[in-house]
Amino acid sequence: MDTYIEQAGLKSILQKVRAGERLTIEDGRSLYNHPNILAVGYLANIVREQKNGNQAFFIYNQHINYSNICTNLCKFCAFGKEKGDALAYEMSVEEIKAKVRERLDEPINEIHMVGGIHPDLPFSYYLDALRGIKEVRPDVHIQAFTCVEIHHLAQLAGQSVQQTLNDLVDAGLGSLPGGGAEVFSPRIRQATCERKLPGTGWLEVAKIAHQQGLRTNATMLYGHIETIDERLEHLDALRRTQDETGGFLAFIPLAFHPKNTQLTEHSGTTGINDLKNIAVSRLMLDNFPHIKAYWVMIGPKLAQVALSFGADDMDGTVKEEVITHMAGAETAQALGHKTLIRLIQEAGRQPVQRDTLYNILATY
Ligand code: V47
Repeated sequence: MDTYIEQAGLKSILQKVRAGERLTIEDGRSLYNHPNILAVGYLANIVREQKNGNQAFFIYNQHINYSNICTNLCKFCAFGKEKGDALAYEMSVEEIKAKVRERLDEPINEIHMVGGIHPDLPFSYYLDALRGIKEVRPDVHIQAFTCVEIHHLAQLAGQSVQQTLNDLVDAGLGSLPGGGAEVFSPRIRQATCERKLPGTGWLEVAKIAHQQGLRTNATMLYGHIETIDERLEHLDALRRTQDETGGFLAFIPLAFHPKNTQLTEHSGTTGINDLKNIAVSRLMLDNFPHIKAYWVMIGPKLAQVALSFGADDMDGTVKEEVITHMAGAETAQALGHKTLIRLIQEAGRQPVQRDTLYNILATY
């Protein structure tokens, strides 16, 4: 295999990967532009196995999108709606509790809860939502509110991000999901989501969360108008932040779905683009413990293949995913844990059921 990698012109990167040396932006550019996905995937698989051996993680989780009413109205998003729009909705705390109650017979470990930037829900709603979930399901880990939502909640409460996070943690918050990062480049934000918290603000909230001992994830929305260099700048900013704090758990590349968005002239991503993003992020983010292949966005079959191209986590059972499905995702709304186990086993990996913080709950 080494000869194959050398013939592909990737010998110096192979040597760095074997030695655990950091790759440069220039290396990242060569990898993104490389036509041989097998060679790039092979390199990513070395790092994947150095960090996680043969294990492939999944979680028993539930998604709750409490409201899609949003003042940001990003061009790539089909989920966010203006108040009054026919498709706009918002759940009461009682409705959120009912969603949790509906699935009490399932061994759910994590509730993933995000929404839009709502113009007038009070801060107390978010605290009550967390407390309500904990009332119904006391042991569940709540991974909720992106860095963008946290920044909004701090403004709403008229207090610091630190104090806001303290209040949310007291009410039941366990960690933050990785959404809202999009692509940090000011050019991309100006063109696609000008009202959203800038990339620097997103990173600042993540840092504050990490300093308070909260773990968070990070994402990158790729496959629209971003360039390869803008992707690499995004990865580099995450890598530098992780050097400072060590608080990120997983990176999740998110494949852009164009349907019902304001960017419908773009077609969806291809399998090779999806695998490249997983492989290059595994190689560049040498200080991130985990890379997720989010099956909702790339499909369970490609997510299975991605387990040999850098990814070590398939996310989870999910159920009732709304954000990607409003943008045309044709994947299922949920996967049973037996299906996840089978997908992982047939990929030649060991299925590991985890909790949010990657404590092992069961191996198969
Ligand atoms: O923040 C919006 C993105 C994110 C579209 O942390 C879109 O473990 C594709 O962040 N096509 C929400 N993506 C999802 C998310 C997530 C999912 C799973 C696990 C975790 C985690 C995080 O989806 C949004 C935005 O970046 N998004 N519109 C679209 N049309």
